[in-house]
Amino acid sequence: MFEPMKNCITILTGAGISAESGLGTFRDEGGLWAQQRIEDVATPEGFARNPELVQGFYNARRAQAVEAVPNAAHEALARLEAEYDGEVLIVTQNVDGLHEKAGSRNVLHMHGALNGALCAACEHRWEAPLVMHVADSCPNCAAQATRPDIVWFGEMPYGMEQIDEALQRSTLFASIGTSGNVYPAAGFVAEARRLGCATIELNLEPSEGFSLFDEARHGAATQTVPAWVAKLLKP
Ligand code: BV8
Repeated sequence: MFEPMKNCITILTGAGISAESGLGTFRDEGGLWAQQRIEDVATPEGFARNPELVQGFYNARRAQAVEAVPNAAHEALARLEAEYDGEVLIVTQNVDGLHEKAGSRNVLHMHGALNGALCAACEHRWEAPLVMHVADSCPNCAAQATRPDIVWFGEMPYGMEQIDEALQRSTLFASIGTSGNVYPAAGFVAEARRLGCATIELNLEPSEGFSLFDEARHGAATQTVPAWVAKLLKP
């Protein structure tokens, strides 16, 4: 029996959705990129140059993320996934686990995750210990080539084909808490428009891609996201 295609909503999230959970954003005043140079801590070259500095940067963020609590915006998206009569895919640029802590299941970490470890020698992946050391050896091949399973600048984000397929079957694309600076994520709204999706931005302030959205709701995510979800779920 032919199943009519259910509605699909693809939601891109960025650091702004976790700001009210106490996790720093990147480009806001005093953000992470004001404290560390991207080149030093979020590129393969930076890791090769000073692996201790990079492991230390991610150990600090991992410790913070483990303690962080999801906020009303994460919880609203988990409710949307549970109650919406269709598919809801969260594509997150964030490496914290707050969407999952809030109960979301259909989450794609396109930039990796702090709770993931990767062996640069054999590409084995495992759950990262709270603290990673340069001297750690891979549980699979024993090489001392372990790194956080994070997508750095110049590296291919995860799940690009899956994201493309989701956009092709989506009727709505929402972008939440992202400045629209980092590609290819910042290019998703243009692709969504080309595919005929309705597009909405929920952000503290207009993002770089603001003009590409059909609709925008500016304000704190813990205010704008629950209101938006309530409207979507209204019978
Ligand atoms: C790649 C992991 C190629 C690290 C990150 C064109 C096309 C393709 C690539 C490029 C291109 N032009 C340039 C590039 C290269 C580069 C890039 O985009 N550079 C930028 C800086 C110009 N892109 C890449 O290198 C990507 N890889 O292209 O590979 C390739 C091709 C083939 C084969 C191999 C390789 C990889 C990019 C991924 C880098 N890794 N993260 C880590 O997290 O430590 S990116 C990093 O930025 C984070 O993931 C972060 O999530 C992401 C985006 O930042 P935002 O989430 O938007 O955070 P930001 O602080 O900027 O903004 C926060 C927003 O929230 C603000 O707007 C603020 O107003 C709002 N806000 C604040 N508080 C609240 C709020 N909103 C609501 N409520 C609040 N309370």
